[in-house]
Amino acid sequence: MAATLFEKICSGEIPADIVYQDDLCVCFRDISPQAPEHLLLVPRKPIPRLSEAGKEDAALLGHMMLAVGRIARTLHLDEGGFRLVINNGHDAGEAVPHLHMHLLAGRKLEWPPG
Ligand code: DGP
Repeated sequence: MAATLFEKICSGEIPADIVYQDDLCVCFRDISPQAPEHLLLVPRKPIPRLSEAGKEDAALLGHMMLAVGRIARTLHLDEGGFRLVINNGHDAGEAVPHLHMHLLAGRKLEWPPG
């Protein structure tokens, strides 16, 4: 299988503005920001989408949730508030088939989302 775009970012093959990384996940700025702060958090493991994660991924997903909370605190994004989004599948707008969490912050976010 060819490496996904986000695997190439994780490995450094494709450059990105990385704000955090560890042995399980990488967080970088979205190339097409939809808010003043728009980060993507991806697992190094190329799980295509959340609905394809398995029991074996439970610790990884928990690790990512804690990591994104820590990143938000470190960048003071928790002060105004932030939103996490996972687009799963075509109708949700998934464009890159490598699980990723969007963190949006820095403006008032509408609800419900479009
Ligand atoms: P989604 O639609 O949920 O699959 O989100 C994919 C996101 O990935 C989208 O917001 C734009 C972002 N993106 C696509 N290509 C690149 C890239 O090469 N670099 C970075 N930093 N972000 C990218």
